[in-house]
Amino acid sequence: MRVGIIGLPHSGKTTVFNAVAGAQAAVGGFGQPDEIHRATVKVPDPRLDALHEMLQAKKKVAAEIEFFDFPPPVRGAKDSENVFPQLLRECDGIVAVINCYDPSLEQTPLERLRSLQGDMMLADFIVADKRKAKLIKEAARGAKADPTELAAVNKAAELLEEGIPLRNVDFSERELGSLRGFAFLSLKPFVVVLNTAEGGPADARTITAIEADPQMTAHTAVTSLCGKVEMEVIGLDQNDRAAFLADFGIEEPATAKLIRLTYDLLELITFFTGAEKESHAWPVKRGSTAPEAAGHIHQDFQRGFIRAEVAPVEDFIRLGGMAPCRKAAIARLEGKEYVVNDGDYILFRFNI
Ligand SMILES: Nc1nc2c(ncn2[C@@H]2O[C@H](COP(=O)(O)OP(=O)(O)OP(=O)(O)O)[C@@H](O)[C@H]2O)c(=O)[nH]1
Ligand SMILES: [Mg+2]
Repeated sequence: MRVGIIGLPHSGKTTVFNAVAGAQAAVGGFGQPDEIHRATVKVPDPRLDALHEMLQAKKKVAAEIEFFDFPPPVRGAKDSENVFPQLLRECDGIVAVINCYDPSLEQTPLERLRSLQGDMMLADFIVADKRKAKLIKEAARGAKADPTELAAVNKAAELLEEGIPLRNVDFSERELGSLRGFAFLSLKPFVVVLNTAEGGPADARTITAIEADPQMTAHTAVTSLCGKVEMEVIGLDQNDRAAFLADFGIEEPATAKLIRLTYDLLELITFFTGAEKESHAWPVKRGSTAPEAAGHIHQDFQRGFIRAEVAPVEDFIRLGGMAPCRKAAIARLEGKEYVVNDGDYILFRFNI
């Protein structure tokens, strides 16, 4: 899963990226227009830590998300659809960083968020409009057109013109099927990060205004953090980190919350496997079946799937393994149709 960090110039994108990824990319507006930073980020999960501890496993493998730090949108780009790099279209979700630390900025945070949303919707509109023109031209030449696609693209273009992000729209499965290939930015799950000054949370009015914005109704979340403090935190070793956070009255790094929020918004849930060799947290799309989950471990596991033995990971940890879970009648045998729950510990039975 890939997440792209975007924002207006100097909003703190690279700072937030460094904090999330424990990376050390140069901050301070040295970002070259074509420079993109990339990092794989472990999703913090206390359940994995506890499982690891209980199993005394040799290796711990966390669920991961890939984060990208993009340069600011290129205003005055020749094609408005290229205001954002192509790679952003290949991301599964978008995190927008809004500068709330610099009081000298003229526009309000909401206005700046709207400007960014406007850039994304314009880029999407141009993609939809170009496709629409092409489909109409092809139809005029007598080519057999797919009526669903034209209708869906038309609808998308109209909504975008009205300033409605596509993620706000209840498209049918068929429409979504037609639209998916265009990788519309405004259709992707969207997290807004209010990047605040040191020692102060974002002011409540700003948060309320952004949450109440009609463009922020579906598949969106708002959170706030101080990128600068968070970046310093991540640079410290474990012991100093706790003391540093306590000084700021923070319980856990805000980046941990941001990563989990993003994970949720991507509709990912976690199942666990593991024994002495390794404890493992696996991300799967919500609604995945047991064989699909097995397929994340190995293609053969999916093909040869027979059954899954499942127990809530908390019980697995508390009782000390699958055998006691069986005894306590907590372990269940599930078949091909079983839909995986967040927090399942799973033993797969397969035949290969
Ligand atoms: N006081 C304060 N300064 C910050 C914060 N976040 C970022 N900055 C400063 O703002 C400047 C720009 O930060 P970057 O993280 O490079 O911003 P950016 O959005 O990546 O910038 P570009 O990629 O050039 O658009 C740096 O000098 C940072 O130290 C913050 O939370 N508080
Ligand atoms: Mg940057």
